[in-house]
Amino acid sequence: MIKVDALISFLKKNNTDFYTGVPDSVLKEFCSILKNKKNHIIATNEGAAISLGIGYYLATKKIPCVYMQNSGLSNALNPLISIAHKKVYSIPLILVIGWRGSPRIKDEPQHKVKGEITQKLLNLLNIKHTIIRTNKDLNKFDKQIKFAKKNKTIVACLIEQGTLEKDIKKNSRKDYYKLDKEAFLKIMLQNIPINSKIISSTGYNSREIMYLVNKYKLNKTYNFYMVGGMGHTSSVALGYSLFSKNKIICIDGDGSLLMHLGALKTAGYFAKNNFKYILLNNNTHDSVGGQSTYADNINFEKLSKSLGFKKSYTVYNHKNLEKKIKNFLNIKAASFMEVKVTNSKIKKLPRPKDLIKIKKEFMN
Ligand SMILES: Cc1ncc(C[n+]2csc(CCOP(=O)(O)OP(=O)(O)O)c2C)c(N)n1
Repeated sequence: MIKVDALISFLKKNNTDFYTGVPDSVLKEFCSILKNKKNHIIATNEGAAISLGIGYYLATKKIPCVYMQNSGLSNALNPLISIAHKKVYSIPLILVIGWRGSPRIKDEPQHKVKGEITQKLLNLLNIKHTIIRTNKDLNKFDKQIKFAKKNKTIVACLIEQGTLEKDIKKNSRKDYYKLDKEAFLKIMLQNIPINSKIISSTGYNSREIMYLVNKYKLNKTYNFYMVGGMGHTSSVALGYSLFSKNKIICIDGDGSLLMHLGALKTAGYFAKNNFKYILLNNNTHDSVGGQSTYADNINFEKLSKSLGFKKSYTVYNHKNLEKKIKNFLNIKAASFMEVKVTNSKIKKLPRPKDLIKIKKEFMN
């Protein structure tokens, strides 16, 4: 185990004073300390974070720190390979990567493949890296950073679940809104029209829906849980809706929506009457530590209308909630609803495990 403070002062000693990235549960403690730093930007996706780091280097000649979960490495690949790589513009970067699915640690099915190929991917990209498990590993990483600075290359460290010492005090999650998320989801699930299907985002949304479906013994075959592919919920739902007679209800999170915001334009333009998009906006990346998404000032009603949705709504309290939900689900138009909700209050959420069974049931 290592203390996050030790990691941060190590980076500081290497003259790093700009941090950007996308939050990750493995790096929760690291993200939590960064919250109070001046030169820190939470990016909407990992490619954008790499690009912010590239811009920082161009302006300052200093090496930035870009952090992410290893699943986000795929989002980062384009600017890493086509801009920052030694054979292109040769831009030095320090990557701090949360290593879900490390072969040494038991993890969820969706993390296995990426966990196994993470080091191979870094090797393919010629990115020298260190697995950080103890303070001693920082010495090796230090040498690699010095090399990266001198040769203007990219360097990375991999951090597994449980490596960073926990600090419970620093991990408080703030509620921005009052409408209880569970209460909304319960009413919504109890009112879905027959022949509807639900596609829900990664993060807590899918797990909460799974919990409520079990708790109230609702029909399980409605649901396709996006256990990965953050940001792609609306595209999967759109693809399904265009080739199905079923009504499709897409349940997305604000972090997920913002990760690939452009997808909403495609949905707004192409969706038919059977497409219902619900944004559960808690203004946080709740499931990975409660870091802000900065979504609270966005006027989603206007935005979604301008992107082509025929009907757009905002809901933020219990007033006429059931009526509003029924109306939204039954209206004959591609429609968008922003629901301003609390963070999740449910303890011990289940996780989708048997993914092939879930897929088969959904497709039947
Ligand atoms: C590409 C990618 N980057 C980062 C993550 C880590 N991650 C999992 S859930 C999540 C936050 C999702 O935020 P939101 O959609 O608002 O849902 P909430 O956490 O609030 O339930 C993040 C960053 C991921 N799974 N995939």
